[in-house]
Amino acid sequence: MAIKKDLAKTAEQPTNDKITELAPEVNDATGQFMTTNTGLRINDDQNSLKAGDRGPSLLEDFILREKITHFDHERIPERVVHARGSGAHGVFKVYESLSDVTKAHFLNDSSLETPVFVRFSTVAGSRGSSDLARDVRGFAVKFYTQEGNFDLVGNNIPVFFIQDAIKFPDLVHAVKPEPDNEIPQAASAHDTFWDFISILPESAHMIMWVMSDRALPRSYRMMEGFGVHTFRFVNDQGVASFVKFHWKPLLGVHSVAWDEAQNISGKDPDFHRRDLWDAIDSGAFPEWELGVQIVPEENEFNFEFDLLDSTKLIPEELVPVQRVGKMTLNRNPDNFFAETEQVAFHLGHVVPGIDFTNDPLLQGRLFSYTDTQLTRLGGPNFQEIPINRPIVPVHNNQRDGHMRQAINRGKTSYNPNLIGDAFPVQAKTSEGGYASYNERIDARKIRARSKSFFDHFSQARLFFNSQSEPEKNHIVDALSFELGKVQKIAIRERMLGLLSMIDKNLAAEVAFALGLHVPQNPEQPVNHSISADANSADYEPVQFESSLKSSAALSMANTPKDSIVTRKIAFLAADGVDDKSLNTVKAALLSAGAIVDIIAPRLGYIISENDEQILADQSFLTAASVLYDAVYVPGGTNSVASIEAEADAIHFLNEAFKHCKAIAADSQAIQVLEATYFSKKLPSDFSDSTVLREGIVIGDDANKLADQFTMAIAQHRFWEREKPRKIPA
Ligand code: HDE
Repeated sequence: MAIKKDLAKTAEQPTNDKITELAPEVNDATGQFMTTNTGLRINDDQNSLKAGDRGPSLLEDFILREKITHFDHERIPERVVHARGSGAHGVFKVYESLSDVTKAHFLNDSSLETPVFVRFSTVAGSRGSSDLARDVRGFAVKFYTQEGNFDLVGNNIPVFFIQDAIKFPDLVHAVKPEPDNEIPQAASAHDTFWDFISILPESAHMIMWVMSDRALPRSYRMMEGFGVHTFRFVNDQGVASFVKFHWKPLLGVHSVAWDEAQNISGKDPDFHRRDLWDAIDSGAFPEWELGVQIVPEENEFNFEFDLLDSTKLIPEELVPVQRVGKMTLNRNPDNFFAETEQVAFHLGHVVPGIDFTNDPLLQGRLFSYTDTQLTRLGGPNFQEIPINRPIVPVHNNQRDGHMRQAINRGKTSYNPNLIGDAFPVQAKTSEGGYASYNERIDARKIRARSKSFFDHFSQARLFFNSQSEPEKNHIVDALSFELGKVQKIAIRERMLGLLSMIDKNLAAEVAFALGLHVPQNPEQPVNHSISADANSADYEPVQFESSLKSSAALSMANTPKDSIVTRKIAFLAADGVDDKSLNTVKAALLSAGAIVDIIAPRLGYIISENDEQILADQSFLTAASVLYDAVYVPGGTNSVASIEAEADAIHFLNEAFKHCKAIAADSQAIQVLEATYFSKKLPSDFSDSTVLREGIVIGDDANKLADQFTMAIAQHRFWEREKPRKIPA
């Protein structure tokens, strides 16, 4: 029997472009004739076959019928959740072997480059909805390893709304548009969602995250990813440890303001999709470090929470995140449908060395992901679609079904067999065969939840307490907005009761915005997580006083702010612009990795003070402040006069100020800033270029101005511009 002893070591190392480019189905029509699906060359693709040039079309026209029939069936059902998404190819490399904790081959060899495909998504909206909805973002990674595909199907938030998979259809029905009128699209700000949440205290921690700016990423490239559940690593001695997975973006974690998000949804609903595409297209490849938190098995019960409870995270102060490898996204898909739409992720796609825990949310997901593809991708052969195929050969006795691609040779499709010399044979663990972790289980069959899952508020409070003052204010505003959209007062009041269990000030601020009072003695939330027969007194919610008061990693205020790479800067200019300072500032920003767009009253060329032709990238009609990270107004008497007279330009600056962005102006252009609503904030003496106040830079030395402006843009936002609030930091 000739069997490869060690598949992992003998497989050819693939590169990420081989995943789809070498698939036989790749279709490049360059230089080719147009044909029907049977290969017949088409002579006329403009006119159907008719009885006379004004006569009826003929049924005989097989070319017309084939074309229209295919078109009629172009759509497949969108994903029931995470319908809206964007994907990219890339590679992953581990820094050093993790063989002490896992035998996963792709995590053991630092010379190995593993191809990946990543799909980012929102959860609630339909396929055509806006990227900027307030929502969780999906962060799903498929590693094409030499031991088969491993899928890390995570989110940009480390916890989840519910503890048990059986509640997932309820959660999704509550958040999706209401069933009578299909309103609202891609939004949680409506009655059914908050009705459900207000009686589901286990969602408290997740609600804090979703109401925070984490739910409004500036870019997919600037958000963290989390595996959420506790998984299990197993090494080649069979020793297991618990592991939480993290993705840390090298550009830092940044978000936009809620007002900005709503505006972006109108100006460019593809904002995140475009941002990811453009970054990869321009060679600014997005990067994340893979992080792991490892908990030895014997420490399972050392925490105040249960490691199997997906509404809890392990604070980084208790178990540090070790950065163990890097993922780089370096290639855009060739075809959205073939790759991004047809990719099928599943938690059950694992490799030896990675295993599951008994987290009841994880366990339910292990069923759902393959099941849902049967409807979405139309049958059991979806693994044969090029984007889903592993890079290693597939051999088993599964046969037939809709759209089967494989042509299996031989007579046998059963095991054991002797007619086919017993092939394909099972692999020993030493040959790469997957053996589930030998966990001892001694239990009764029972429908219940462990009491260790019943502290719902400690980590919600830890998250809130860890936020900076502006972040806390944004949470108050988000809750005030969402509950303000709720029609039923009883739901608002129940939510105030729930919020008061997390933080009294938070509840008071939201109550004030809603014109309500926080219930004095809020009812203990009724425990809906128990069976109809259970005695609720046995399941009183518990609250731990967390030993940790705050956790720095939970606040985006602590993210690195030292780069302006790929930040988009708007220059507002018109005829007569001072090209010297414009070019100096532009060159400095470009050399720091930023992108500069010249925005002018109309498209075409503007003529500078020195008769230089400068191409306008956008006009005030096509551009919008919310699509940029910062704005600069260069000098030049005529340009400044035109910009000052342009209502859209003043609006552009006002919005940039409102959204706390860096703003720079040449001293000659001060009159433009004086026409804005923030003119009172401008200092009287602006002879030298410095970051004056709250991210506004003014000066006549273009080099100095560019330096200060660069530092200000790297700060991302100057939230302190917003009105001060009562909430203590
Ligand atoms: Fe999913 N989820 N989910 N989910 N999920 C799907 O699978 C499900 C959960 C996540 O870009 C579906 O192929 C259940 C947590 C991502 O293609 C479906 C439960 C986390 C994506 C499904 C959860 C996720 C999905 C729909 C509760 C973060 C998009 C289409 C037990 C760790 C993947 C599909 C992509 C997609 C079920 C909860 C992440 C229906 C039953 C927790 C990133 O199978």
